Order: sequence, then C-alpha cells, then structure tokens
Amino acid sequence: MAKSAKPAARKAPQKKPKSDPVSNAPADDLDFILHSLQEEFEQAKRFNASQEQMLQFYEQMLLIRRFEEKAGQLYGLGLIGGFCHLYIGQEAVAIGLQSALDGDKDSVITGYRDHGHMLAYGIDPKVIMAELTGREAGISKGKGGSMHMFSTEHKFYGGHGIVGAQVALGGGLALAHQYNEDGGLCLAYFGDGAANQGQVYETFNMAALWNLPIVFVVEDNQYAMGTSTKRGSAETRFYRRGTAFRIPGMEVNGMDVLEVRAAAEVAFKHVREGKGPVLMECNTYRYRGHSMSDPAKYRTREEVQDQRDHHDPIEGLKKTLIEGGKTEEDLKAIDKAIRARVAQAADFAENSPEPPPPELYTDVLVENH
Ligand SMILES: Cc1ncc(C[n+]2csc(CCOP(=O)(O)OP(=O)(O)O)c2C)c(N)n1
Ligand SMILES: [Mg+2]
Repeated sequence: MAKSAKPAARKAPQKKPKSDPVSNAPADDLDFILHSLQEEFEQAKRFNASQEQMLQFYEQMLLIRRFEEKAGQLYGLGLIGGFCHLYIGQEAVAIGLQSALDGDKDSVITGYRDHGHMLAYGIDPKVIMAELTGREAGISKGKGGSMHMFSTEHKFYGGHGIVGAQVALGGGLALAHQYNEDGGLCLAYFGDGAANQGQVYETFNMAALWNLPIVFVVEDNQYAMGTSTKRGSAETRFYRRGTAFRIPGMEVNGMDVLEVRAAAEVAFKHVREGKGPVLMECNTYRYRGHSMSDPAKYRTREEVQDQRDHHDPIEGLKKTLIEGGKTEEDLKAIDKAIRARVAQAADFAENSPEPPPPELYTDVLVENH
C-alpha cells in the first residue's frame, strides 16, 4: 500500500487542562462547572436534622430493615413466590430522598427492588406484605407481587422488572408534570447495571432538551446481579454520565441518610427552579444476594461484613442519636415496636385470602372493551 508522501502534521503538544477539584470537570469547560451541583452540596453535606427528624429517619430505615428480614423468612417458608429482591443495606437512599419530596405533587418510579420505596411513604406494611404473599388485600390486589407494586394515591408508579425501563417511563412522568403544570418532579431510581442501558441515555437527552423536572438517581449498590460495577462499567463514577447531555451530577454517600437528604435538598431545589434534570449517584451496598435465589458467591463474606461493621446506615444514625442524648434503651424500645408491627403485617398477610379467580380478568385494560 502506497504511503502518503506527506508526513502527518504533528500537533503542538497540548498542556493537560487542570481539572476542577470538586466536579473533576476540565477547567476549560467553565460552562459545565457552572452546571455542577457538587460544589453547592459540598458546602453543607449533612442535613441539619432536628433530633425528632433523625428519630423519624431511624424508625423508617429500621422498618425497612425488619420488614425485609421478615420477607426473606416468608420467602424461605414458601409463602412468597416468584422473585423477591431485598433492599437491606440501601435504606438510607429511599428515606433520605423521599423524606424531601412534596407528597402532594411529586412522583416516584423505580425498579423491582421496590419494597423500601413503598415503606418510605408510610404505606401500611400490612398491604405491602399482603402483596408479596399474593393476597387480595395487597396494594396491587395480590396480582403484582414483589416487583410490581403501585400506589397511584401516593404517585408511586412502580415497581418494574425490565432493567432501565423505569428511567424512560420516569421521563414520561416528568413530561406529564411539565405539561400539566402541576409543579411536581419525578424521582426516577435505577441501578448501576441499569445505568448501562441505552434507553437511559435517550431519556437523558430528551429530559435535558425539554428541561424536564426529573431527578435521576443511580443506586450504585456495587453489583448488577453477580457482576461488580468494575467488571461491567467503563465509567463507574455514574454521576459523570450526564455530562454529555449537560445534566449536572452529584456524588453522594448513600449509606448516610443525612447526606442523602442534604443532596436531595440541593437537587430538588434546582429542578423546582425550572433548571432541568439532575443526575445523582448514591453509593450504597446490598447486603443480601441479588434476589432470594442468589447465594452471592461472587464476593467474600469479609467484604459484606466490612460494610455492615463500618458503613451501616442504621448503625451510623444510631451513633448520632446516642451522641444527641438518646439511650440504647430508647432505641431498643423502638426496635421492639417495629418488630411487633412487622410480625403483625406477616400474620395479616398469611391469614388473608388469595384473590378470587375472576380477578384474573380485571385490571388488564384501563377501560372495558
Ligand atoms: C432489559 C433487562 N435485561 C436484563 C434483565 C435481567 N436482570 C434483572 S436484574 C439485573 C441486574 C440489574 O442490576 P442493577 O441495575 O445494578 O440493579 P440492582 O439489582 O443492583 O438493584 C438484570 C441484568 C432484565 N430484567 N431486564
Ligand atoms: Mg446494582
């Protein structure tokens, strides 16, 4: 093959631009830096909660933990069928974010690991457990199960089994907020694995282009089924992935409910001011396997134990509460009451009837045809 006579022009060596220490964005892209919310967040990284609020966060996180432990037991007993994905370890994410929502206006959508997000609304654990066990009293009449729970009353739009699909649907919810001028925003959660789905980026583009009121939240629990983020993702700093669409990112410790709540304040304010979408990465960890049928052999026991010992969101807040004057006994009493509530929910579910066969034909279409 004939070589070109002219040697390729050498480019003058370029100085590597310095990067911004906070956003890590190149210093020559000032526009991006202006769009970053990390700086604002770093200024007050932990939410200044009252003792009362902290106690509420503690109770809510503990309710999720105990509920999920019970769900795991009921699954083992064969009372819950199909898939069941537990949220243990990730409690601070749902509580930190959803405690900052405007319950009358805002909507939420997530994947199949959804029990915690339902409980974060204060929905009665009985109807959630009844749903898990496929009973008529369940919040989706026992026909949705673990992965497909809805509460339109709370503007909670599921519970979705198709990885990443909830992101595009969340874009639609945000468009509805904008179109109806109802002042609400959509909080769309997805996993680190889902973050590699193409439709996520199609949604980013449209959401940024149309300035939609949406907060995208990557719950990076370090694994997508048995694949660690490092094995499956070229860029594991998920908060950066909106940059190409001019969506500002935030990097948040998802094991600290006060930090998540502080981040929620910054992100929601930005969206409510009409400035368009935000991408938040919450770094967290799931203690249990991907689903109940996963023995989690792709990681060591020591790795999980280290998270439990040093990063647990409930233990972390417990420490802060005790420093603020609560006693071990106070917190034990709360745990006792929550365990009793969860036991009642399990009894209620076990003793509720299954939906009658004609229910097979209802809720299939919105209207009768
Ligand atoms: C489109 C699609 N592809 C694959 C699957 C199978 N699947 C179910 S969960 C999952 C992993 C998703 O991991 P991640 O997004 O990190 O969420 P996590 O389970 O950690 O909460 C996969 C690949 C699916 N349900 N849908
Ligand atoms: Mg994951």
